[in-house]
Amino acid sequence: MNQEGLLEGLRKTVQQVLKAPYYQKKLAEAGIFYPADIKTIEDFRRIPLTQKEDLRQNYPFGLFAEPMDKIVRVHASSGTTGKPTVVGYTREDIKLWAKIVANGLKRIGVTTNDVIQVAYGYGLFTGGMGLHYGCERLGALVIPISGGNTHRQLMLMRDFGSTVLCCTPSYALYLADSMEEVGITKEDLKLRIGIFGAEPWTEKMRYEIENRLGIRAIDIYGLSEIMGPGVSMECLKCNGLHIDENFYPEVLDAEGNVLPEGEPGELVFTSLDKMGFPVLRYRTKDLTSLSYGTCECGHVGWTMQRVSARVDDMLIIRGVNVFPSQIEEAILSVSGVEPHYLIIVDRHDNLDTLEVLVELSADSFTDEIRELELLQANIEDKIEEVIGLSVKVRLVEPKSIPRSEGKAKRVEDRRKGKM
Ligand code: DLL
Repeated sequence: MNQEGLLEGLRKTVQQVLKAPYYQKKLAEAGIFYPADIKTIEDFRRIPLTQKEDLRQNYPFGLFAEPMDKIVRVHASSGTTGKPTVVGYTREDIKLWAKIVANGLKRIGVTTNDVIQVAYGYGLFTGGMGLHYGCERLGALVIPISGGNTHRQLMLMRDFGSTVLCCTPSYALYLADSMEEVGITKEDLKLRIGIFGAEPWTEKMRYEIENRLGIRAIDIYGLSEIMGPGVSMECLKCNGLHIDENFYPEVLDAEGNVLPEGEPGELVFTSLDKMGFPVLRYRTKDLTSLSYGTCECGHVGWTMQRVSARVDDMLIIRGVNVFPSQIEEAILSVSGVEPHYLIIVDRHDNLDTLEVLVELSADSFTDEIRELELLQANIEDKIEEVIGLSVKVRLVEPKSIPRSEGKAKRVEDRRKGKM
């Protein structure tokens, strides 16, 4: 999209959001009264950022930009506290979303011959229905199985000949674990591609999933406030996630300044063609960096690196900033353990403590205390090397850390109330 096309899209969204009195006031404070006030990208950058709190204050439907009789669907994302954030879609928005997801699927070679098992949750979460509509739009066969009921998932995956699996990466690993229990091997399945997202994951996890399920594992990103899954998605080159041209991305530093290409910071999105719930400069809280260019797959435009963490995921332990993804990388660099772990942060005598429960793999599960001690010390060293803090690792039995059918829970912060 050229600069004029982009500015036109930005003005369209300004016009649309100005229908909500809340935004009228907010934009007026920044000296923006009409779409025509946005003549350049610099003008656009004067627009104040939008955040989850703005949605909360207008709960549930206060920021919808079309009358309720034009809204055909709502989704909501549950935060850790308080009310969910609610988003609305017109019929056209739903069509656009389906097209965006279908384009992403096409780019990775999914066709009308594929059988797609959608194991993201169906409901207020955007994962299930977002993928579902995209798959139908493409013309593939969809199995709307939703999350959970793992043994049945595997049985149907084999019996229906599913070729594509859509779920969170942690659930994909759980499915791989469970295959042994039900006596299904990857050779019994026709799976060839997995479309995994909704939570951060790493290259090591990709490697593990690809090997255990015998598939290509593709990263898909999105958030309900912007649309849902499909805002960006990898192609088969896996050099970052291509952002759909309906969304204009920026990456900002902690003070809100726009960062140049390649520099990591907080991802911010503006929708360019969404009517029911348009958003201007929405802070995702996700950390990544951007680049603009042409990929060998044919995509021209913005590409983001995989989201390594969320701004608010960051733990401050004894004054040191620690991201769960750093601990995960360290754990996965050691063989003999599984990518299932739980980080427990606590406070004793005013001192933060960090303990990490790490699951042993079935092969390395042994009674040899000496061996286990060595493995434990090895993981402790690896984590300390990365985060610069001492840590206590506790090895636990295979399959003892609770699995999730949706987004995995990796951190338990027990310091609350002990501050
Ligand atoms: O998780 C939408 C989605 C569904 C994306 C299915 C991909 C697949 P929310 O529940 O609103 O929407 O959560 C959005 O999840 O801000 C990120 O922090 C995180 N997230 C989503 N995809 C990825 C990803 C859906 N591929 C929040 N990598 C976002 C890392 C992700 N984090």
